[in-house]
Amino acid sequence: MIWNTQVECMSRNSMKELQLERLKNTVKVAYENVPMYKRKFDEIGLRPEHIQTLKDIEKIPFTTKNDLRDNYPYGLFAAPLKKIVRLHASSGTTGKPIVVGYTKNDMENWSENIARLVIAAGGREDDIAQIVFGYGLFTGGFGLHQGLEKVGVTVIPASAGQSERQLMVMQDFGTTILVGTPSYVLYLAEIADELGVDKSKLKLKLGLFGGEGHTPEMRAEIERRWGIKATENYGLSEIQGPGVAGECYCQCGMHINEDHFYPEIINSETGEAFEYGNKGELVLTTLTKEGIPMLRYRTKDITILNPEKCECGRTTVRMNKVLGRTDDMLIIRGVNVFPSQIESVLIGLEGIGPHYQIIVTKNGYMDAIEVLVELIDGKLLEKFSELEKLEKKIRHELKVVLQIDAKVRLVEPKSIERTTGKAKRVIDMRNK
Ligand code: DLL
Repeated sequence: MIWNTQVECMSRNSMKELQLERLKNTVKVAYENVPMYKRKFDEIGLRPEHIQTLKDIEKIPFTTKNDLRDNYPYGLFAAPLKKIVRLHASSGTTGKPIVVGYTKNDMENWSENIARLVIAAGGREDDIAQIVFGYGLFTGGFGLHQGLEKVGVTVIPASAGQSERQLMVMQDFGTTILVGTPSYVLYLAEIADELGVDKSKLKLKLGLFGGEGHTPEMRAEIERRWGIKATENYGLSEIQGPGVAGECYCQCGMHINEDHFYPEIINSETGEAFEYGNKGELVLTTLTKEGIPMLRYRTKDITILNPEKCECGRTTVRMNKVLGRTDDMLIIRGVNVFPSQIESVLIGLEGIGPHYQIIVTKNGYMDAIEVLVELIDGKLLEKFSELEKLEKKIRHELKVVLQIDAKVRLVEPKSIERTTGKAKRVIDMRNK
């Protein structure tokens, strides 16, 4: 089933025409209403009427998270505050958060985009969805909520945390769809096992996961532990929140809602735009946003775009799993390391749970990396020879994948801190 066949299955040419018309309008609105855009355009002699083709988008300077920080809180709003009906914020890595605002139309489009991904993943009117994303300034909870309701799904706004209660609700209310971050959903599985919940008696069938990446191995683990089909969706506060893209039941890439967001892939070092099929940084331009139009926003997320028609019938461009971020990519002794590479190694190994933490330090001038890995069975810690064997094995496998030597420390089950939101996998102490 397809929620909006007219758009989701549109011919590529019609989509491009629609995008161009909307792009021209967005550029004009941004130029006329947001001083930062006017300044950036004027500095290089660019005028909205210079944008006559989709390719012309490359003339527009990039927007970055710093632009949002520098214009905190409302400086980039193109609509007056009286037209803004919702505010959200995303915590920045330092200091103040970034603030985003939505008009009534933005809210309508947001629900529409979520409705598309819910249906694409296999959610239906008779489903009961338990949202374990945080509600609040984070876009996850409220974002998914409104789109699920639009489809007619019964929504349980459980929010994150209170894990035992989540499990009670799941059993008693007959939850069929779990909606949250993959790491929290995996943690919930652990608690369910601890409490002796018979997961085979649950009605769960589907997961809508996002807000952070997870490897194919982690997805398989979640599917196995809950007995569900796990789909992924993508988004970011600066652009909309969830609903920028979502996977269909084929699980072969996330369909981008291209009538609302124009995607590009660039070389993150040079800023040069790449053809489809190349790996690079995702850059998004909003095509309908009234609250905060974003022109060429650098997401820092690394992915590949695929324009092939999907077997589900949708023609929208798909983005592959996010392979990492340009800014969480660790450079260890000159080698690029993504936490996801480490995760794939660990999850494939026997005796190892899905929880880990990467600690990066400096030893003199040398970077050092240590991976804390949680054991499934704490008794192993008493058997020194077995422990040593396992540590060696992990170290070896990590070396094969990462091409660098990482220290491995096996730790007791449940000793790595759990979160109800996004997992903190990396502790980089090099600059401290
Ligand atoms: O995480 C929005 C969201 C909520 C998306 C719920 C999906 C579901 P922010 O807090 O602004 O917004 O964080 C955005 O999270 O740039 C990515 O780095 C990361 N991210 C989001 N979804 C995925 C995903 C929300 N499916 C940042 N895979 C983005 C990998 C993801 N990373």
